[in-house]
Amino acid sequence: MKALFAVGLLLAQAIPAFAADHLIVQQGRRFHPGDITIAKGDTLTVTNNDQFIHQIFLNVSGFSFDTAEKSPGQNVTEAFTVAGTFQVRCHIHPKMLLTVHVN
Ligand SMILES: [Cu+2]
Repeated sequence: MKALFAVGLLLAQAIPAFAADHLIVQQGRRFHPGDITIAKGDTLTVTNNDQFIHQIFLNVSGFSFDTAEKSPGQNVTEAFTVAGTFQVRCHIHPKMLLTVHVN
């Protein structure tokens, strides 16, 4: 039982080593790029390059996040552990849309 737990821990730690990080910029009240395709387990790092606050949120069945509001120059990283196509938005600017395809 103890050995099984150890193997599980090793597997859990192995996943991030293969994950890629992709950079998204928030600028002019838009996401750049506004559409991205990534692999399951990858992360998105979203940088606020505007002069005002942004954040990101996603809320679908089985997968959601809702980050703190980020000041200019700050960034936030989220992992996408579920395959599918997702619409990431900013709750301060409802027209901001980032489409993420996770394979
Ligand atoms: Cu915003």
